[in-house]
Amino acid sequence: MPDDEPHQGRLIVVSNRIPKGDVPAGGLVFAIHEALTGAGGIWIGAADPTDQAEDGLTKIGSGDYERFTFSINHEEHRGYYLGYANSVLWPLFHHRPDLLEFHQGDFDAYVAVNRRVARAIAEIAEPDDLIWVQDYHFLMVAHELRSLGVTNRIGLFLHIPFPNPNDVMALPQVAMMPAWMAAHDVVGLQTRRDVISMVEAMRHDTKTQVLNDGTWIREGRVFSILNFPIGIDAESFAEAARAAPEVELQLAPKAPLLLGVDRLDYSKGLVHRFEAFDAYLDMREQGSPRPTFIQIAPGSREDVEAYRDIREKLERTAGSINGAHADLDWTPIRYIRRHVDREVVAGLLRRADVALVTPLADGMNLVAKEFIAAQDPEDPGVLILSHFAGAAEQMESGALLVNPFDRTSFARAISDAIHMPLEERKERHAILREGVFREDIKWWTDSYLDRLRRAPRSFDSQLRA
Ligand code: GDG
Repeated sequence: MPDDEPHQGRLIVVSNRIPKGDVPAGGLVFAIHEALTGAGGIWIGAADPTDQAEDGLTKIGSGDYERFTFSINHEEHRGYYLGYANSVLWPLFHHRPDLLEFHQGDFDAYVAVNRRVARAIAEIAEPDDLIWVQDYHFLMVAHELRSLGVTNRIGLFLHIPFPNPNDVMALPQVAMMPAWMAAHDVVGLQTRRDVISMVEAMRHDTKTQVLNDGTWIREGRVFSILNFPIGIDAESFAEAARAAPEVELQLAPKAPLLLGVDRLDYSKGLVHRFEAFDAYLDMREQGSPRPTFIQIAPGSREDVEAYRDIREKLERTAGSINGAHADLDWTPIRYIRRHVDREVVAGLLRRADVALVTPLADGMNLVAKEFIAAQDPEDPGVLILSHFAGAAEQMESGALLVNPFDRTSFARAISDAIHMPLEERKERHAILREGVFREDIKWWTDSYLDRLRRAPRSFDSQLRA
């Protein structure tokens, strides 16, 4: 019989990344830490790769909740993480099927790791535990758990966009996707647009049907596809920004400060951003204060070729723009490739006159929200936001929305942002601030978990049909 009692058990979260020591403030890992601190439970993540992988879990810490790692070997790390997750799923889900590098061996490693994780969870899960799977590294875990007979409520949250129906066809495992998704009780996505894309993809599956209440059914299992836009810990970010140490930037008096903060990734649109800034420099009035654009872009996934390529391209672009516009006392673009301390980032986000958050595809983009939380409401800066960022669904009324592919309009938006009168800046900021503080990280965790806790439990016998 279906059991509609809201759940009372522990929370078990699985994410690829897990802090081995202190939890860094901010970002996804901080969100999970917050959720578990309130609820208690278990956090499972990947250990550093070793020569030999073993089944089971290793305890790496306990306090308000327990932390465990599962093991992977070097080859699995290459296949599961660098390969299938970051050279197939990541590019495809960010609308770049041209960058997809599929190797059967990588998928085999992905399957092996997903199975190992599922077996480990099945061993420790008690009947009332709630299982919350994070992101594209573990799309098959719930399906594996179901085939092991696990009937617990299982949720997935996908932090990245969901591909449109054409792109999804490029996934060699597209036929398996509906079964993977239907093994969850709640599939959480960032935006309404992502929900529409996944619903479109599910419609192609003849075994999946939509029910009257908007839930879905596949082979007797009922599940929901819903959007839960992730937020930040706005209070603590605002506090960090207020308390940030003063950094000597050596800017000319009245020089506008533009800022970008992104992991170095082709999805973040950094080359387009640099080129739009270049176009702005070309159109700017002679004699007006010379702007400085600081781009912080710490490297990531450097073992993947597409990441090395984007880095080289970005460095060339920055070099040539600076070559064309710089003067003895002015460097228009300051491109910083190393990781910068969070307090310093928070301080810069407070100080910036304009934030450039202009990805070509992005699940949400937390920097847009951090900028709003960090700014002084009495003299706020302006957010330039790409309509491809998930954040645009919540922030379109206060930000200047741009299409990063339209260089001229983008350059004009930079000009509008730099010259925007104080009254309009305050008005726009107040709208955004209210949303960022209301729909914060706690709101996200509570609304997702509340939905998952109330999910009707599907029947065991039909799961294995
Ligand atoms: C995924 C999705 C979604 C960046 N450089 C430095 C630094 N950062 C911090 C930022 C921000 C975080 O990293 C990046 O978050 P994003 O949301 O922009 O992007 P992803 O890492 O791609 O995250 C994304 C997110 O998951 C959550 O669901 O929003 O769409 O892709 O907090 O401030 N922090 C420090 N130094 C740096 O150099 N301290």
